[in-house]
Amino acid sequence: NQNQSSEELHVFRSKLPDISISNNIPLHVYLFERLSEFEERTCLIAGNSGETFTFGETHLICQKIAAGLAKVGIKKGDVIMTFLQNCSEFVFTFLASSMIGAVITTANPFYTKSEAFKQLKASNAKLIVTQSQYVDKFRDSAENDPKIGEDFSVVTIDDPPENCLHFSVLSEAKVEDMPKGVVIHPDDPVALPFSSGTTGLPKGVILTHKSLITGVAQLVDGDNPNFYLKHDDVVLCVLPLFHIFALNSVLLVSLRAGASVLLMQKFEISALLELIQKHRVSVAAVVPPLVLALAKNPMVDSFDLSSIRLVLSGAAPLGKELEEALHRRVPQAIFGQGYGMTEAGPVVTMCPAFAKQPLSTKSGSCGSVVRNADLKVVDPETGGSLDRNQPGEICIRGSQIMKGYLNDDEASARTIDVDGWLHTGDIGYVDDDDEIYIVDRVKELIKFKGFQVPPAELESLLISHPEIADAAVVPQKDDAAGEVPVAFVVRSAQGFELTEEAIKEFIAKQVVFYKKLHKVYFIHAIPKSPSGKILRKDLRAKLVATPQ
Ligand code: 4UW
Repeated sequence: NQNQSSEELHVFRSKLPDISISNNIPLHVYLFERLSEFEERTCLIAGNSGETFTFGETHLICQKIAAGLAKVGIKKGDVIMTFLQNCSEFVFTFLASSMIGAVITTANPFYTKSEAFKQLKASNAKLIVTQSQYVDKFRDSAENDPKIGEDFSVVTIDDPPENCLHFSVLSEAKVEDMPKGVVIHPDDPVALPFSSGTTGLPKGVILTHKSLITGVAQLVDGDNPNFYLKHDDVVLCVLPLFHIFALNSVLLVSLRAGASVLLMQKFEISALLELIQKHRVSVAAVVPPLVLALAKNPMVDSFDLSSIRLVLSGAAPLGKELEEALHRRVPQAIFGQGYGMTEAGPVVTMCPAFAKQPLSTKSGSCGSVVRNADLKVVDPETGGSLDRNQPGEICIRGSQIMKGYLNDDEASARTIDVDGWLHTGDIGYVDDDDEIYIVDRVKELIKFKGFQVPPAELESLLISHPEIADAAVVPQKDDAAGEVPVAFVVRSAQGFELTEEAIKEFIAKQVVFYKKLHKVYFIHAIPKSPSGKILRKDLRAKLVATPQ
């Protein structure tokens, strides 16, 4: 096509030079490549118990668990689900699974029974590693549900309930019994987090050994790493490891760089402050609601946070005022954002002020594109690439991006085009200094405190209600959460008495806390395009016009 070839393709690259990345080896081999240097150093600190594991111990435990997984019948390509809060067993299971060529699907332990079952079925997991308090979520309720002990096994890290195994079955296996001769290809999957992407229901995101190695290397490898971690760094892991931000940019990067990871089971402000002080946390990975808590809570002033040298925020937009408010409390720290997406493997842009030889950045920017990758900004109408300072859809290309969605070629093809560009569904622009700003989203996804809320999931629950004829869910701006899901509902003829409270309750009992509806607006018809697509923009505009 004459037109296309004469059109200039604007591709943005990192200011940091490309590096060579050893992404043709298995992930665990790459992560432990420098084990002999790090052996005696602290790898993991369990925040609640104070228990620590050196790199050497961590590696050994993982090998035993790899043998244990094989003993309970897990083979190459099988899927294991972690249904855990942050804990050392999560880390061990993830790495052990890599060692035998298995795949980890990470799930949120606060999921309801139906959410948990959906991911279990979609991923076809053979084994679940969880805590005893969550096991009931996997007891079958429907005729065709898979059954514990028959279709899959459950291992608990504490006292096992009926039909479940204790974690020691895995951890007390013998290293010598590790399966031999397992050949792992760089394009084999290693992780299967779930994400709704730009549209629809949550889907399994296939991340290969090559994608995750590339994603880690882009941050911490090379003579001048973009995200420079020192050996004596203590990296805070309070964000959930089931989400790609903490998994990649807290855990995996620290393992590779030889820094210690402080695991916190859940966010609780006083415990967090105490742990930061006690363990001299130097690197804090945060999301905007956590920044809000740290910036506003008066308790912060009674703790010594002088060890923090770096604060990385991401997963949702961070306001300038908020960033400045926290900066006043930890003035010695460098602040910056990263911008990522599960499907992108995951980092798209990273603050270059975190580099070993730091570059200056502006507040409000999400940093610059990671090295060894291409970024372009496309006009959502024409698909043509845009030059600097013109907002459009951000696209990213490189070996780090996902292989595709599990069992969904159509969604994969919609997201990754034939030239290898992953379309993020985010609207942003690149400024004159190569800094990237996210200004809007064209995709359906709603983010509550950085957590994914897929509207399609709530819509399908809503229309399953006999008194609801049609429904649409859109984000509404919220100071504390960033965005909250709100619904537009068309009542059916029999549903004239259906109330907002009844609808909220109907949803609340089926979903994890952050997917709860915050408001229901009754409407006569959902605005749709001729092809039947919900006109979300029109509904969002209605919200702006509606007084709260
Ligand atoms: N500003 C505005 C941001 C930002 C943002 C993300 O749940 P997912 O799929 O994935 C994430 C991953 C975040 C992440 C991973 C690794 C990393 O180093 C890092 O740096 C801090 C962040 O959130 O949701 C993806 C969607 O979340 C929004 C955006 O819409 C994106 O497509 N998002 N980061 N800094 N929005």
